[in-house]
Amino acid sequence: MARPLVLMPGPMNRSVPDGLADGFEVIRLWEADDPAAVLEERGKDVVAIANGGTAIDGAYLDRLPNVQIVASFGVGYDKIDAVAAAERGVVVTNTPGVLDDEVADTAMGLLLMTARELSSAERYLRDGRWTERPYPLTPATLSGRTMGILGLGRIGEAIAHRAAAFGISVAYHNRHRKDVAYDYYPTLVELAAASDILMIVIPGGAETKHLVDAEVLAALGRDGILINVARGTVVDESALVDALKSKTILSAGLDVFEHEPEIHPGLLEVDNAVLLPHVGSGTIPTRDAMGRLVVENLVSWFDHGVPITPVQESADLVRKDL
Ligand code: 8YV
Repeated sequence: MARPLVLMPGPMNRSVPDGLADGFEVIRLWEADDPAAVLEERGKDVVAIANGGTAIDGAYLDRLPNVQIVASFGVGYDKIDAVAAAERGVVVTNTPGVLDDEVADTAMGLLLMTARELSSAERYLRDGRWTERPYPLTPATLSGRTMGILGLGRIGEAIAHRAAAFGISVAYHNRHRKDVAYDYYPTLVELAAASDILMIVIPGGAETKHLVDAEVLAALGRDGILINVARGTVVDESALVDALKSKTILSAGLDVFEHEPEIHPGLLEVDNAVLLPHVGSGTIPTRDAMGRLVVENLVSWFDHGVPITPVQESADLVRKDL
């Protein structure tokens, strides 16, 4: 029997091609001299997409009339139009769960770096300035403060557990209140006003675009620290640059950016921002686990007709040709 043909639009963690090698045929599209010609010739035979970071919308899927599943690497799938996929009967899967602890660790590390100016302090030592005088005392301390979590999902809860160990109280804003012990705020502005630290863990996409705007930053206030480990699009970056320059907030720690890997020039100018190159889940074991889950979703779909971790928009889809 012919092996299912998988389209891989761009390079992925090695665990994906390794895991697909035996049971699947894979088109490595980014290596093709003429990708459009490859799609023209073989597009109708493609039954699955293994996707790293390529944007996939309805028009993309229409070039692959027999595609059944898009197995996406990462928990966030804002680059994939999952509604357009569902309308075409195409299942989308992501990789939730396996990266929660890693991203939560990064979030706490970034918070410490930002509040205690750790990267700036290290640069101070390396520049030989410690011999002149000690590094200045930092204004922010963490213990006893309140962290407002925007998006209390699995990663948000992992961050909340860590925050508790730091003596930080937790509050949150979601669209709906959850059955948890943390204080719930029905609006983001109210959450920001009640928080010393605003921790963004909400998914990206049109619905959350620029949710953190000038009004939210003003509510966070001049002792406030903004941390974003979710998607850059959630923050209005121009408003954030203004807030950092005018000291409307104290500082920001960002692992994600609206046009990454391009960085808003204003963010590079200010010294009260710590900027990381989207390393939230970036360890070899965690990225391997994410890749294995991509493969397991494809295997489960073609062997048993069910995905393991479908996204919400695909929850009702089942394989029709079994
Ligand atoms: C990865 C992420 O950096 O899972 C996500 O949504 O943002 C990160 O874990 C990304 O998926 C890598 O391509």
